[in-house]
Amino acid sequence: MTTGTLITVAPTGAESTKAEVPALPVTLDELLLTAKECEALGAAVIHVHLRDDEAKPTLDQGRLRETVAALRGSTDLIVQLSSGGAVTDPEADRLAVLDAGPDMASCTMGTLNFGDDVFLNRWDFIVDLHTRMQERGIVPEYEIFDLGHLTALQRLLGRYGLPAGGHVHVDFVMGVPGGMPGTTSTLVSAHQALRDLPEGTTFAATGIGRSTIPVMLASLSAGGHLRVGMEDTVTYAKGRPVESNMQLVARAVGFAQLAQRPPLTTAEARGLLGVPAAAR
Ligand code: KMH
Ligand code: ZN
Repeated sequence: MTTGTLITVAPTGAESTKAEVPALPVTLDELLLTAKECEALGAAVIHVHLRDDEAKPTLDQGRLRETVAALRGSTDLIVQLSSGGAVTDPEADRLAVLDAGPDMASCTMGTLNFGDDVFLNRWDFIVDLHTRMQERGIVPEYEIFDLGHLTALQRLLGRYGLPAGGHVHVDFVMGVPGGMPGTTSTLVSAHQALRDLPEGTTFAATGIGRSTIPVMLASLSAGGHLRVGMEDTVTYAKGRPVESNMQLVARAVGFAQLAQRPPLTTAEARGLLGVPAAAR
């Protein structure tokens, strides 16, 4: 059954620098303003990476807790912390992200080359993330950078059971140099591979860089959801830098409406993903 569209905004990421991308939200104030405006436009989930006072990626526990509380205090967005961090982050710090008590956290389903770097996700680390999220009632979003990651997810669920909330939601992150390409045919293959996962598994997709539009259109037409934001895309069109995350969310909302799959409200998104209602 086709539903409305879950829109996730990933406003910051760990890869772009503030010097190269001045519109990137890196302070708490910038993040909160972005969150509120993106929620008003139609986003329901925020995928959060933090920066320190020098705008460098950080997994500082105090900042994570403060950010979760501030987002909850000023929006109804589902707060999804990145457990992926930056490619240089140690596993212990990435696991400790869960201590900040988000609604959701990302869980990348395998290791891959990540441009010139390696994004390391060992099997035992994935199992730790999955089982700790189960224990704490944190709903995972399984990040799928390559088709084999879906096979790893099938194995994970077969051995360790369903995630907190009982619903499986994956995000196809397409177009990373080293991962699957951001093309319609690859999205169709990934969508078809979902048949080996529990019935009702939902998917979102995001295309890095210039693959953002083809991936968005393919996902909508295949019944999928959308992730957009400056973590994944800093060029709006050829020669035009992205002005803000709101510009990307507004474009996604427009495409979703054209597809007659309007944005899900935050309450509808909580229902879809199995995230408990916000205690406010
Ligand atoms: N920054 C990437 C190395 C996630 O957030 O879970 C990993 C990433 C995935 O962005
Ligand atoms: Zn991320």
